[in-house]
Amino acid sequence: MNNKDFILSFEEAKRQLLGANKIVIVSHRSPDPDTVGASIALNRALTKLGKTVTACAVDKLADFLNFFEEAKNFEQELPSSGFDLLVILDCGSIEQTGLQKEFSVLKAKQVRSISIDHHSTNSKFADLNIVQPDSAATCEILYDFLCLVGWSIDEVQATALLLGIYYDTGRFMHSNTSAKNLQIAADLLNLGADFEFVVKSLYKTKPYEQLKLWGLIWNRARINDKNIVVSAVTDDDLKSCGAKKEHLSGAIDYMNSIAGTKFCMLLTDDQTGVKASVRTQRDDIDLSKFSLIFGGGGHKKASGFTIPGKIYKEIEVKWRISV
Ligand SMILES: [Mn+2]
Repeated sequence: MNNKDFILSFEEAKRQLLGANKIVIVSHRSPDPDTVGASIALNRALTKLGKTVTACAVDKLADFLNFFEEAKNFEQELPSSGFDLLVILDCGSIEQTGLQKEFSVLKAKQVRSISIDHHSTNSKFADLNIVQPDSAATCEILYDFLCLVGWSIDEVQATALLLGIYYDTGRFMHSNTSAKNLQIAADLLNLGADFEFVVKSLYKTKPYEQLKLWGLIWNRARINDKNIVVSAVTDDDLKSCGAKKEHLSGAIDYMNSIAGTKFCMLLTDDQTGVKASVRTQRDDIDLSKFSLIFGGGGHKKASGFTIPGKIYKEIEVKWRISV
């Protein structure tokens, strides 16, 4: 989409949002701070306009997000009826919402949908698709949207948007960090964003169980003959550490810091099989294409996919007698 198309799609989204009364905002499975931050910012904008808003994510939100009133009211199921517009945030495909069945029913009932997203592999599944792969975060697109349509950003919205941008840029360390999103971050601070909360909750508060789990991941990491760092965590490992799924978040960035390797892969148990998350620091590797081969998607330097099966530990025992 070029700039003109963007402005047109923003205006079309504004028109549809203003025309609707009851709006449902959907975040992706394993909701991260970007999909939740964007939901909170849009939720507040629409509530201020007198709309009835329901926020929805199939999986539970991380506890720290309860800092936001809106996060406490997330539903884990779509309301069965009674709404006229669906907004899906930060989802490259409808599968990422975990609501594909419900979505096809709604499509048949001609409930309109808007998708706002930044994944380059976005499948354009909605009626109106605002997809900007150049943006580091959906929260970055949402900031542009709120500015363009002239809806004010309060302190809570500023904090929520900054949370998403800070998270998706890996605290402004990933390659998607740009002059533009640093400028947006500065603007959000001027609007009253609570930077201390963002930094503290994303990077300075780690439960003991999480560090135990990360220790297990490092301990198990191997560099294979293709120069790829691989580690795996099963649901049983989570249990043995007393950790939760959400505690995996961020671990892979440390795997990706091992010097001289091509990319890294973290395998975890998932409801539908084995989930693989991949990251690279290299410019000559496109991991979105790599993940697409296995039916997944994402960005050039960060992507993922799920394949059927289960992870099993293979213990290789070698004996040697030395004299
Ligand atoms: Mn995102």
